[in-house]
Amino acid sequence: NLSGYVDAKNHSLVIAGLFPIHSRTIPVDESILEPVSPMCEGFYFRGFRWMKTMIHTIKEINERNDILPNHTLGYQIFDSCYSITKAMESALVFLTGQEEYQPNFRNSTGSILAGIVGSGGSSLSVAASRIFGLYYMPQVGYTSSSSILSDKFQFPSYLRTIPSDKIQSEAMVNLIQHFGWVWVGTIAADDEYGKYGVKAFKEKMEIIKLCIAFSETIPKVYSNEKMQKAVKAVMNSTARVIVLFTSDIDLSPFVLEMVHHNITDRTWIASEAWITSALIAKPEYFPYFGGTIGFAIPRTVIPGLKEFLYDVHPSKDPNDVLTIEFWQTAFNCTWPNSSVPYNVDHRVNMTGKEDRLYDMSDQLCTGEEKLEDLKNTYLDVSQLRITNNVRQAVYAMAYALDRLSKCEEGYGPYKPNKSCAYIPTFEFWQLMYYMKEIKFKTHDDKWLALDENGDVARGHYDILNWQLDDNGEVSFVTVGKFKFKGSKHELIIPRDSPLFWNTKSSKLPYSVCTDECSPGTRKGIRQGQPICCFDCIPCADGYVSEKPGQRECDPCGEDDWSNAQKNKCVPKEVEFLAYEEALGFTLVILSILGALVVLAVIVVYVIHRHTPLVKANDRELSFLIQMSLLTTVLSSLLFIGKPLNWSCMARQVTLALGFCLCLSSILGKTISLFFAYRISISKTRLISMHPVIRKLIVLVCVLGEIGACSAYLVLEPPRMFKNIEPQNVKIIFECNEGSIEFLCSIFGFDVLLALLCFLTTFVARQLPDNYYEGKCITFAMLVFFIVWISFVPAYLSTKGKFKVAVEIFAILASSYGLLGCIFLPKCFIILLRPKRNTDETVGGRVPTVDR
Ligand code: TCR
Repeated sequence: NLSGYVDAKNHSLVIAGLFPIHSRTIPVDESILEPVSPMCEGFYFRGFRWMKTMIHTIKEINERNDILPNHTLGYQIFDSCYSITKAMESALVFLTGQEEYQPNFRNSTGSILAGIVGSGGSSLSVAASRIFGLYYMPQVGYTSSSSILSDKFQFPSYLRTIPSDKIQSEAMVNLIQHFGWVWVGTIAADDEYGKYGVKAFKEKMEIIKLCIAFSETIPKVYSNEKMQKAVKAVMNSTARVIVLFTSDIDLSPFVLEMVHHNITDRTWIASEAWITSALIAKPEYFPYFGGTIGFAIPRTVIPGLKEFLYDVHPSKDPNDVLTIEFWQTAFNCTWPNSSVPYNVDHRVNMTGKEDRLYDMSDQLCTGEEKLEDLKNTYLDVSQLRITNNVRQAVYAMAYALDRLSKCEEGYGPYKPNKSCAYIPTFEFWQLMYYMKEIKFKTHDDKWLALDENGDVARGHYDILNWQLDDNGEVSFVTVGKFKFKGSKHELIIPRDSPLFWNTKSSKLPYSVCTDECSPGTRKGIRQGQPICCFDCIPCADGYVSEKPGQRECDPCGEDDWSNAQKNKCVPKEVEFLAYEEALGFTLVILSILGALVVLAVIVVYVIHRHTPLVKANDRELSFLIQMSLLTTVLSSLLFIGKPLNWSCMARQVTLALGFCLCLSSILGKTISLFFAYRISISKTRLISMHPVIRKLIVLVCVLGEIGACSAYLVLEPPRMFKNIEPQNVKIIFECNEGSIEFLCSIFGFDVLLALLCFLTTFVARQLPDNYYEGKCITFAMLVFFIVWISFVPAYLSTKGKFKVAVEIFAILASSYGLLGCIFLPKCFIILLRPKRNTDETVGGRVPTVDR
């Protein structure tokens, strides 16, 4: 057992170093009642290298003339065995200068304690720092990264050359977001490092709405039960991406479990502590841990370090137990006559699996073993990351001491009268002042500055990816960077980075709880489950989701409707009675046909204008009737096609005027019939109707109607109207009738005229009439009524374009009715029975109406 190395000459400044040269303590035999300091085992080559680096750096500083020219730096190094107990013990020993259980090499008289570098893991630093903090003794950590150590209230004298894990957690979340993973498991070491790291990680994940699938801890002291819990979580979860926030020392047993359970096809996100660890990055673990991606402190080259590291041999100092142990462990032999026991693994065969890190050997070491042949982390200077932190920590201390020593009286920092502190007599808090201010340029031309919490204020992490190189070794390929400066940060992963993924297809792993919802559906919450687990629910009609993974379906605009897949809004179908469609086309034909028939009748009348039949019943009025029928028949064309403002206005008015003209002309005729009848029954020539009166009646009626129509158009004209009820699949183009009152009155007037016509002819129906004028008109009026009465219910019960079609039908039917009843029999006589169309016949019978 040993506590450390010492090299402190008289009056030199002593810096303590705490390194994990072993990875664990041997459990103390419980039968011993007396307290004893536990022994350590598991030689940790990396820690040994860190320690050597500290010695190397101190040597280098001592050789330099610009830093501390008049003082020598000494050191006292302790092995923390990666355990809190040992770290505390070392802290007390260093502070008190008292002998420990085993003789220390320290020659304490006269040396001045300056500060301490380190103590490895965060939990050790936390423990040691609580003691050092009491005295304000400067402590510079090189690898304790837990965010809790930023708390200057609890750890007032703690500074570090490694960034806080707050930044690494942020970086991990950024990485996860970059690769589109949403469902991630976490496994943490059961210490300050793992717990605070994962805590910050989880908080950041939550902020950007990503989910934690499970969250487990690896026990520090092996417990099968706890270990199995973590293993089960990994096995049973659907998460393919798992964050492992632990040091390599604590991770080793877990790795063995993964190998034992043959858990492959997982992508591990490594924390800085194990990303470049030789304990884990072994080719035999590659099938399980290949493709691991994680963050590392930037690598550097330290000039002269390699030579220094190689300059190690047990024969140089028989008391140098660490070197002897190093040699024994590295070459798997036993150094002759040494008191150092061969490194035996005291862990009870914990996992029940082949987990012996070191084998026993009876072979004696010869001293001829060649370091050059050795492949060992200690000698590997290709990954100097934490090692550089150790160097910078020593430098920080040295620079602070240097500045303190160069203080000029009267320009000093301390309160009354700007005094200075001096090397043999300074106090820790005085040195702390300089430590906090520290800012210097490192050997690789970078600035090292600490923020107000003593953390590295700016810098970057390398993003490493585990790949297999040509020699079958695991290589750490830099695939990107995470830069940070204060609270600003940036993740850079170039597109062409050669990423290796340990998935079946070697493609980017896919880690989700449930697959993203496709367009056309929305996320439905699953009660009591994380937000990354959801059901996909199809959108309702009229709602769409265009992008995958939408939380809500968006309603389509007024003019739009959802398509069948519900992934797009498409313009609503437009509905109106078009010329092109069958119905519209038929109606056009019917109305044109009607117009042609009317024209034909007009032609017949014009040709036979001098025959008695045409002359008999006022041919001007007949002509007006024909013209008006032409108007009504053609007015139906205005109803077809897309309604526009003008066509909406024109259609009702033309129709009303057409009918008005038609009916008033008929009325003109029937009134004369009516009077003729009255005369015929009273046998007196009482009143005779002057033909002008008939025309006056027509004029008055039409003028009245024109007045009403103009008022309608001016005051509340009908307008084109887009009927877009949101629940409608179609947009219906219609005419909004404006004022119903006006509409009713203009058509009511027509109805009134029709009634009058009917009544007058009905009364005069007995009148002997050569050409059955009266009867024809009665009949025509009946047809007219029947059509329009049946129109009302039909109109009210249809919708959209059929409503218009019904109206056109009514118009055409009534016009055809009038045409057929009034003019067809006459044309028949004119054309086919010309004999009946002579004066005698007219004159021979009762004198109908004159002219
Ligand atoms: N911080 C860890 C310990 C640790 C470590 C390492 C241990 C880090 N990096 C490399 C061994 C090797 C980062 C802690 O506990 O804070």
